[in-house]
Amino acid sequence: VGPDKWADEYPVANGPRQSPINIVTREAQFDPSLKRLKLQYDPSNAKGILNNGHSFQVDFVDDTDSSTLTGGPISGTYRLKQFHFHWGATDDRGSEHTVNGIKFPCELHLVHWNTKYPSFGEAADKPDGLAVIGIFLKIGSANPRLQKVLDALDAIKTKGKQTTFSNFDARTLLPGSLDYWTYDGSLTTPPLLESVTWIVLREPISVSPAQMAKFRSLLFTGEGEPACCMVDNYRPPQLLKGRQVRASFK
Ligand code: 1SD
Ligand code: ZN
Repeated sequence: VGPDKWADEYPVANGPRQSPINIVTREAQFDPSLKRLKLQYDPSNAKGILNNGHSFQVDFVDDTDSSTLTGGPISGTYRLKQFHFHWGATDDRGSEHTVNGIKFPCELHLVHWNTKYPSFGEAADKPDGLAVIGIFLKIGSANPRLQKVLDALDAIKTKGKQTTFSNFDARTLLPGSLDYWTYDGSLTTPPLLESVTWIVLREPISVSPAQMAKFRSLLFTGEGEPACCMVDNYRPPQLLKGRQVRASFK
């Protein structure tokens, strides 16, 4: 079932703080009290890579404060749990957030959980439980920082497949500027929990057409099932419902 049917099973799909949203840059308010984002990631925490049937994710060991997000709009310390992507069948769509109605071909999500709770699972349904950094990918030159991730995809082509993925510095995926927009939102996939402080970076990173083709070679389907390419795994923008989007920059 697709996003338009999620509300049947998950009523919160029509809730007050759903994600993603269209960011209207003129409506975002510069907030001078917003702090600089501080990311401290330990490459040795990378653990594995998994085709979860709607995307693929790189998972991190999160039993200590060795890979953390602090500062920005959040208080306290959030630990990196995993990162994953959303993308389109063609370059004219694929991102979850949009900027002034503009869609990007791909969006990276770095998922963190608030260590005031004992685990990711406990944090995932709390209003301040999660912080996700969203980074747009735009078509341009090949991005060498993505290559190690993309080279691992052949080994996890079908749903449920996983393999080890170690020694990866997720910080290398960030753009030069950490300017961001932030708002209170939700997971963009079921159970759509309204627990995410979204931090969407203004500056995209680059990806080449050949690299995008590699994303699209993954399958939604399991081994032995009729193959169905993993594309258009994004939720479209949801209603703002009076929420304020704040900008860390003028
Ligand atoms: O789609 C992801 C989902 O795979 C899972 O990672 C969840 C957090 O556990 O987050 C959503 S999303 O809101 O980061 N797209
Ligand atoms: Zn996501």
